[in-house]
Amino acid sequence: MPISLHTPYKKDNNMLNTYSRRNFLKLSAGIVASGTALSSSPKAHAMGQKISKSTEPAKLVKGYCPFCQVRCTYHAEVRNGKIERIIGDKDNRWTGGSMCPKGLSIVELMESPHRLVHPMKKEADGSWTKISYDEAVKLTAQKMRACLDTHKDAAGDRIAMTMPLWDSRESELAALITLNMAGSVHAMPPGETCVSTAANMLTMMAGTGNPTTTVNEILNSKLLILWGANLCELYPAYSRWLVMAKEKNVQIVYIDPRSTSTSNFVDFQVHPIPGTDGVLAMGIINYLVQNELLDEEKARELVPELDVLKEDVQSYSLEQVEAITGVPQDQVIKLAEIIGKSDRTIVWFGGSICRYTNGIPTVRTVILMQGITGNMIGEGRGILTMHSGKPGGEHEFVEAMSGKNTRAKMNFRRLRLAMSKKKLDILFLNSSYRRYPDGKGVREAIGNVPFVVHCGFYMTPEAEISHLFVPMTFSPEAAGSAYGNEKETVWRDQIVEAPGECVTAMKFYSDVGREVFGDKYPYFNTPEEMYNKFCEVVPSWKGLTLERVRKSPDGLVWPIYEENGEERLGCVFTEGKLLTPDGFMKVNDKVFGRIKWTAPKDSPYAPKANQDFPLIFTQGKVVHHWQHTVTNYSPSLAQFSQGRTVSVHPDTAKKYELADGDKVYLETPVGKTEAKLIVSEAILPGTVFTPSHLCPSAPFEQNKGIAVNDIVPNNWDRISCQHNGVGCRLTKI
Ligand SMILES: Nc1nc2c(c(=O)[nH]1)N[C@H]1C(S)=C(S)[C@@H](COP(=O)(O)OP(=O)(O)OC[C@H]3O[C@@H](n4cnc5c(=O)[nH]c(N)nc54)[C@H](O)[C@@H]3O)O[C@H]1N2
Ligand SMILES: Nc1nc2c(c(=O)[nH]1)N[C@H]1C(S)=C(S)[C@@H](COP(=O)(O)OP(=O)(O)OC[C@H]3O[C@@H](n4cnc5c(=O)[nH]c(N)nc54)[C@H](O)[C@@H]3O)O[C@H]1N2
Ligand code: SF4
Ligand SMILES: [Mo]
Repeated sequence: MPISLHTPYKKDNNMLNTYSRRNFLKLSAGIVASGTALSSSPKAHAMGQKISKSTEPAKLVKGYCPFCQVRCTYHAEVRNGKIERIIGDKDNRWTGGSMCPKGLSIVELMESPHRLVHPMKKEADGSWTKISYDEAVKLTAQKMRACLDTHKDAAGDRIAMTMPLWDSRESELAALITLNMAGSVHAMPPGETCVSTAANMLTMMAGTGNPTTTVNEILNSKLLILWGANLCELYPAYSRWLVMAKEKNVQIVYIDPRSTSTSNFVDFQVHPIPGTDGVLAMGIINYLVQNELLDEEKARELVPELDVLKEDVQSYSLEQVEAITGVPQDQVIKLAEIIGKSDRTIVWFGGSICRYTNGIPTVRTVILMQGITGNMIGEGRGILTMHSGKPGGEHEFVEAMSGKNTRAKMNFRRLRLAMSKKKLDILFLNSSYRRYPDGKGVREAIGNVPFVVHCGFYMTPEAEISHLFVPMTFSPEAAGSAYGNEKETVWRDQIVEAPGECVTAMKFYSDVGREVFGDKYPYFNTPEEMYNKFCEVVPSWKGLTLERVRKSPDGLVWPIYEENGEERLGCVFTEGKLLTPDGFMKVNDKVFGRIKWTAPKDSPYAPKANQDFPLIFTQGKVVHHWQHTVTNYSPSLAQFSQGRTVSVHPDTAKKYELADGDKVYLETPVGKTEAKLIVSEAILPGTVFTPSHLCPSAPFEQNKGIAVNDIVPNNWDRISCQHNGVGCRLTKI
C-alpha cells in the first residue's frame, strides 16, 4: 500500500536544539574571537592556531571566503607568515561582518596533515611517483600536443574539463583559454548540477540568467517567498536579511517539505511532497484567476499569452492540488491569497526546484506567476536564486584572447557518452565526479580516458582515478577576484605563501598553454594583469577597475559600463522592460512547449511506480559542510557530522517498524548504503532526507561515507542534473 502523504504536518519545536546550532554558533564566535583550539583530532591544527611568541607586528590582509556565494569578505591577521585570525569585514553591507565556521575552517584545511603539496604521476602499476611542477606541466603539454597532432581539428572534441567553483575568476579564465586554444569548448560548469534550470529559464523568460534583483530589495518588498531555499543553513551570513525583513514587516513564506533552521524565521510554511512544486504554482495561478485576484490587463503587459496559461492551469483545482502536493486546501488558499494580495513580492529560488526531472515546467510556472502578478519589475520585486550572480563577460574575454570557437558544446551527458565510447583523450578533472547522478557510472566512464589530470588538495576519489595530480593553492595563498550572489566582484590579495609546489589553476593552465602554443598563448604573469586586461576588453566591466574593487569592503556589483560609473543595486530591468527580445514572457515556448506537469521520473507516486521503493528520496546540503569534498577534511567541522544519517517522520518510522538510532539500509533501485535513522517531525511523512556532504576519503569517521550520488539513478531534467525524487526504501540491518 502506498504510504499516506496527507498526514497533517506538525512542526518540531525542538529541532534547533537537536541540531546543535547553538554549539555551532558558539564555535563560530570562539574562532573569531580567540582562535581557541577546538580540534577533535590530535593530529590536526586547530583553526587559526600556532600563535607565535614572536613580537613581529601583525599584518592585516584582505580576503574573502572561497565557499558559499555569500562571499564573506574578511581581514586576515598574519604574523610570521601564518594566519592567526580571520575577522569578518564589518563594512561589508551584505554580511555585516559575520562569517560562518566553514569560512573560518580554511586555515585548518590549508594546514591539514592530509594535504598533498607536490605533483604526482601515476605509474603503470598504480603507484604514485612524486614529480616536479615543471615535469607535470611538460607531461600535460606533451599529451595535449599528441592529441592535437593526431586528431587535428577534431582534437577539440577529445579534450574536456569539469570545473569547480574556482579559487578565482582568473583561474577559471586561464583554464578556459587553454581549452579554447586547443579547440575545445567542453568545459562543464558546476552550475550544470546546480541551479542551471533556474538560470536557463530566467534567461529564456526574462532575458537574464542571474537573480533579477539584489538581496537588499527584500526590505522594499511586502512578501518574500523562499521557494525551497534553505537560506539560514546554506547562506548563514544572510540570515540577517530575514531579521531585517521581519523588522520591516515583510511577510516571509517558506516552501519546503522539511522544517529547517529557516523555518524559525518565517510567518508561514507549506510542505509540499518533493517534486510537486509545479502543481502548487499552477494551482495558485488557477485560484488567482478563478477568484478575481488577478488584474488580467496588467498580467498581459508581460504575459500576452495569458489565456494559454489559464488553459494550462485550469485543471488544477484545489482538490487536485491537494491530491498531488499533499498541501491541505486551506493552506493552498491561504498561500494564494497572500500572493494575490501582494503587489511587491520577491521569490527566492532554492536549487531544489531544479533537482527533479520536471524542473523546467516547475521553474517556468513560478516565473510566470511572478510575471502575471506584476512582480518581476521594480522595487521590492523580482527573483533571487541560490548560487548565481555570475557576472557576464567571460565568453567575450576568452574569445578576444584566444579566438572564436563555433564548435557545439556538449553537456555532461554527452561527455559521459563520449568517455564511455573511448572518444575522449584528455580530461581535466577540476571538480568532484561525485557531483553527478549515478556516480558509479560516471567513475566507470572516466576510467576509459587515457589521461586524466586532477587539480586538487587531498587524496580524494578524484585524485585516485587520475593519472596526474597537481596540487592547488587554497584561496588565502594567492591573489585573485571572485563573485558573489549579488553579482558583486571582490578582490583578495595574497595572504600567505603556498606550501610545497602548490600553484593556482591560473598558473598551471597558463604554463601548459604556453608550453603547447608558445608565443601565441595569451600569457598573463599575475592575476592583477589578467584582471586589468579583462576590464579593458569587456565593456560591462569598464567601471569595475581593480583599484575600485580592491578598496571596496564588499565588492562592486556588475555591470558598470563607465569608468567611475555608478554601481547599481536592485532590479536589473532598468528600462522598466524585461530583457527578452520582445520584452515579453512566453507561455507556449518553441523548445519547451506549453506548461505541463508530470511526476518526477521513478518517483513512487508516478503512474506505474515501482512499489518496492515506496518512499521519496531527497538529499541536500547541511549548514556545517561545503559541498562533498574539502570541508570533510576539517576536524572542527567534523564534530558536527553524524555520519550517514537518514531522517524520517515518526509515522514513516512506525509504518516500517523502525526506531530512532536504528541501523538501516537506505536503498534505491541502483544501490544502497548503511545509515543511522533519525526520527523527526521536521520531515514530511513518506519522504527521507540524507545529507550530501560525506566523502569516502574523509579522514574523520563522521564524514566518511559513499557519495550519495552512487545511489542516485542517471535521471535528469533536460537541463539540470537531478538528484531527488526517486523511490527508495529502508530496511533494518
Ligand atoms: N552549508 C552549505 N551552504 C551552501 C552550499 C553547501 O554545500 N553547504 N552550497 C552552495 C551552493 S553551490 C548552492 S547551489 C546552494 C544550494 O542551496 P539550496 O538549493 O537551498 O540547497 P539544497 O540543500 O539542495 O535544498 C534546499 C531545500 O530544498 C528542500 N527540498 C527538497 N526537495 C524539495 C522540493 O521538491 N520542493 C521544495 N520546495 N523544497 C525541496 C530541502 O528540504 C532543502 O531544505 O547552497 C549554497 N550554500
Ligand atoms: N548528491 C548531490 N550532488 C550534488 C549536490 C547535492 O546537494 N547533492 N549539489 C550540486 C551543486 S549545487 C553543486 S554546485 C555541485 C558542486 O560539486 P563540485 O564542484 O564537484 O564540488 P566539490 O565536492 O566541492 O568538489 C570540488 C573539487 O574541485 C577541486 N577544487 C576546488 N577548488 C579548486 C580550485 O580552486 N581549483 C581547482 N583546480 N580545483 C579546485 C577540489 O579538488 C574539490 O575536490 O554539486 C552538485 N551535486
Ligand atoms: S556564509 Fe558562506 S561565504 Fe560566508 S563564511 Fe560561511 S561559507 Fe563562507
Ligand atoms: Mo551549487
